[in-house]
Amino acid sequence: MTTVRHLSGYLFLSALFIIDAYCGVNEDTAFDAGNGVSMTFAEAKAPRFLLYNVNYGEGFNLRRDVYMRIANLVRVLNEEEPWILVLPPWGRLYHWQSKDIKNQNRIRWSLFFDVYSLKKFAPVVEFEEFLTMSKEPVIDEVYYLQNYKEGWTEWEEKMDFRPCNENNHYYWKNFETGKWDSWFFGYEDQVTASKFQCVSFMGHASFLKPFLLKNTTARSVMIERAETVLHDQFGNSEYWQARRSMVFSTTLRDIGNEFRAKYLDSTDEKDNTIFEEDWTKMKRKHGEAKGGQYIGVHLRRKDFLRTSRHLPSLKHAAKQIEKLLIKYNLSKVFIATDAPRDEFEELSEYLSDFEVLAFNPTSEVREEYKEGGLAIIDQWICAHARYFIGTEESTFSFRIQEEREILGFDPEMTFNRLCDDKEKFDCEKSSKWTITY
Ligand SMILES: Nc1nc2c(ncn2[C@@H]2O[C@H](COP(=O)(O)OP(=O)(O)OP(=O)(O)O)[C@@H](O)[C@H]2O)c(=O)[nH]1
Ligand SMILES: [Mg+2]
Repeated sequence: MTTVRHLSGYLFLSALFIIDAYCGVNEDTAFDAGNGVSMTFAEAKAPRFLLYNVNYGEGFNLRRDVYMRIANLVRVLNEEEPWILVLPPWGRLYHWQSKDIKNQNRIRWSLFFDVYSLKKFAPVVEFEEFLTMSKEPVIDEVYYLQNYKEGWTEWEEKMDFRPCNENNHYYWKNFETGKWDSWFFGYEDQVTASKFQCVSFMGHASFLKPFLLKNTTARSVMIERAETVLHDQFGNSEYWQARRSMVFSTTLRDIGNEFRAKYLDSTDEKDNTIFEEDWTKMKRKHGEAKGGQYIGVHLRRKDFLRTSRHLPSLKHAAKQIEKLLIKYNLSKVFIATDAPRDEFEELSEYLSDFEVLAFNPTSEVREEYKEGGLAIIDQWICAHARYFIGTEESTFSFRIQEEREILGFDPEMTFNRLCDDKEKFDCEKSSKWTITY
């Protein structure tokens, strides 16, 4: 039995290889995967690469959800033959507009996530590694998912090659080279694609499996607009394994933990929130985690002021927070928000009897970890609060709720949302998407 540790070119010389979570750790290999399950392939087969991209307008936290759908697809593909998921570099996100933070482009996943933990769920490599492994910086085939133009009467899984519904799909044919150019995560000056095809699609992630196995032999395939595919199963054990594998990078967790210890008197030992480095071994029961002596609030503002149905005014948000602080006999509240400074100060003034905290990064931390990293630090601190309350329909809030499920909080202390002014104090709670193992 041979364990593949190095990928060079597209060639695998071993006659047999194994994907095993617990074989030697090597940061360079995609095959630390398997979640403890060994997968053995009868024949040597060069691995194929699955790339994906998400619609420009989608935010950081929905993109994290799309990753889970595609990671699951790669897992089921690996039941048949070796496939590696290429992690799409982060960048050019609609919300990441801070002028003082440069180069929010070509960001590796390792800045935000612990890639070794990801590999315990599915074989993954960073885009740059994929480029190094490729003989040429060419993606063989791009499939651009789109709706059925004629609409549909009954939902059924189907896909069909179709002309593109829209012309502004960000791919254009270069008539000199015969290849397709695009933004390619900020690598537009290096990378091209050989083939581009629009596909009308309706279905779950695994519905792509037979197509990828039988209808194309391309070495590298990119799924564009991957948010079109649905989760194979929302909320089942596979879903949660994918979610649990998305462990934040150690550095970001450390920054969050330092803040908790320094300003919130919150440590894992005191709060029963000790985090296992190996997520496959972490199985908490509801109510085991106690959390720090503070309330965590995610207050989404900015574009939600226009688009959200149930956003409270700052004054009404403060009233709800005050009530909770009194109810749980706490004096500190941690606010995660995208609100501008003056809005945060207004909110703090309404809560002047209490200690209102926010994470204020140094310019070095801002520069290094960028808006994605700052979002994660805020999420991590909220995830450790005694009680959490978020903003209705914000995926940013959902990701915090999931993190708290992983840590083992009582769902009553997690699935809460701020009510709008008309709803007063008694509105419908967030749906409880509890963890399963
Ligand atoms: N640091 C920080 N950033 C935030 C906070 N809330 C929102 N943001 C920023 O705004 C973005 C939120 O966008 P999404 O990830 O799409 O989440 P959402 O807009 O709340 O939810 P959906 O529109 O439903 O997807 C994040 O990526 C952050 O950059 C917060 O509390 N702290
Ligand atoms: Mg959004």
